[in-house]
Amino acid sequence: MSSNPSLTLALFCKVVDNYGDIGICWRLARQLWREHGVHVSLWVDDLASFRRICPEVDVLADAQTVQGVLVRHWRDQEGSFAPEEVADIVIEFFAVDIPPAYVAAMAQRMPRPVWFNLEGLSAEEWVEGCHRLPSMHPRLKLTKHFFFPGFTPRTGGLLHEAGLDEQRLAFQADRAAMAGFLAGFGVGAAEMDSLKVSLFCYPHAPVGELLQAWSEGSGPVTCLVPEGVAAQAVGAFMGCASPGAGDSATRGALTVRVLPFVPQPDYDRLLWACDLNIVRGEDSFVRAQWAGRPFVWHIYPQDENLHHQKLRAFLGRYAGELPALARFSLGWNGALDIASMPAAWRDLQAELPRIAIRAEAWRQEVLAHGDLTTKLLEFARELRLAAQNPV
Ligand code: TRH
Repeated sequence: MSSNPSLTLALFCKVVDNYGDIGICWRLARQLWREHGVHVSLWVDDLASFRRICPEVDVLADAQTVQGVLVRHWRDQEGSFAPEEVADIVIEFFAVDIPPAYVAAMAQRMPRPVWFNLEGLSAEEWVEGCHRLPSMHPRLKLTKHFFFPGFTPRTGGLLHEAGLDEQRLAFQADRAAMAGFLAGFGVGAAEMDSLKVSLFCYPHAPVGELLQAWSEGSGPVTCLVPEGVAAQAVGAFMGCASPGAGDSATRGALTVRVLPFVPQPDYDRLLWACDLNIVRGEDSFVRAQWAGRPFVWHIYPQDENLHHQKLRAFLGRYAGELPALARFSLGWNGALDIASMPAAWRDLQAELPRIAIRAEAWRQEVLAHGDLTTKLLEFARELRLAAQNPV
């Protein structure tokens, strides 16, 4: 584990919305410590959101060690920092503003830290041109570098822990383990034989239409949806205003079960156990790719439908040979009018075996470029060496 025994790293995370920001930062922090022996301080402003994906977090603690990571409650932009308190590597996630006193201490520290802005994931081509670009501080003697996750060799790759595939394959090969796991959510033996779909999306997805298509379809479907997700459509299906964890209803061919929000590792297991995963944002989208199962992506919405461009860029790489998946995905995201949801669903379902083959090939293709954490540390090492030996 300890390939970097004394390396320190500070990761600054602001929870802008939902769980993706802290979800990604927490994965990165954990992996840096577990697999690379880096001493990580994770500064996060919203411990309550953090606690939902990692129940060990104490929401009242200013500083706590969780699974080897020092978690600091980032309360405000105040505070004073000495140069000795600055880490070897400093990461701002999604261009957050690091406290000014910390930045000032970075400029005084010798050697100066490596400073990264870890950006959001996109399959667009411009990402390759911006990955690793430097940006000089306007006043201080500091340079920040952009680090872009991505799907191609000339990007920073994706977060992927060592041993993940082995764990997943063992789980997926063990039907009893999967049945036992899903039984915890009330899924019975008969539902194990149905098409199991996990559903995680934003409120504007056409969930009502899809639930109707499933309930009127010919084959049995079990839909597992976390509490609070698509609450209106799920409530309408169940005939109650605010469905809670543990609630379920069956109509026609469809059973819907409302799940509690589970810790991150269990969410992975849920993806591994389902036959189709509807995911959203960034982190669940990536985890669905590692599950090796078909998935549909509900992308985080942006102004002026910028997200449609990002969605098309991804589908261009992933779904070139999968017309039903491409059409369904565009429709699910409002980028195409799905004239008939039952027909779109029938087409998608018929394509599922081919999508499953693509899912496996894609996983291998993307992983061949290396994982994000390793690439990030390699880049940091390069920058540290260059600083020691200026040309
Ligand atoms: O929660 P999100 O909508 O987060 C979003 C995106 O990251 C988006 O790109 C970003 O700009 C925005 O936040 C601010 O979706 P995402 O990215 O899938 O993150 C969800 C996290 O929650 C992920 O780490 C998985 C985790 N999770 C659990 O741990 N348990 C659960 O039961 C569920 C449903 C999710």
